[in-house]
Amino acid sequence: MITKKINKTVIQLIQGDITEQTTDAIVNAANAQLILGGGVAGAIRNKGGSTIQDECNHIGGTFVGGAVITTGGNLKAKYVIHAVGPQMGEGDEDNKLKNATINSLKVANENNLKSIAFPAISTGIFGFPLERCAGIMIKETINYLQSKTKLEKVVFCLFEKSALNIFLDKLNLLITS
Ligand code: AR6
Repeated sequence: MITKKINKTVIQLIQGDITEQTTDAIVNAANAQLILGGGVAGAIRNKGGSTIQDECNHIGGTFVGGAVITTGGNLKAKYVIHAVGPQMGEGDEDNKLKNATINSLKVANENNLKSIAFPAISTGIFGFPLERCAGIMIKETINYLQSKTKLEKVVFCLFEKSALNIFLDKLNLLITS
């Protein structure tokens, strides 16, 4: 586990399964229709139970770059924040990923949550390059944590060791510069 502090908030990088995280919220790599498909969403649906999709259906959908919150069903995390990342090739992808990251942090803060865990949004089924994702998500999180927030911990939970190393390189680069 790698830990860095920005003001009063800790940023942690870990390798693991996001559905096992005990943060107040975990972030789902969602689509704009809020239909839980494969990857992170599939794991959330399998472990969290059907209430999460029911709540998503009730919300109905959101824009690419947006984030909405549901309960966590049977997950360890009390909430799921569904962040809609871009699909590679649809255009304006970097901005959309930036917005998905910031909006997730805002939704967590607005709901008085203390901790949140992110996956590498858009880097699976949606085909966004991992290194570019790491650069954007880490930079926007550091920027966001410069202003006042109730968040005490932001975790990046990466499935693969190679992804963890890419996020670690970006964190080291952006924190020392
Ligand atoms: N824990 C942590 N990371 C994971 C896990 C896990 N359990 N499972 C996969 N990853 P993806 P996307 C990594 O495909 O690209 C779904 O159908 C994975 O290796 O989950 O944003 C949704 O419903 C990759 O690096 O999300 C949407 O339609 C990263 O998490 C669409 O896929 C994201 O992969 C979203 O695609």
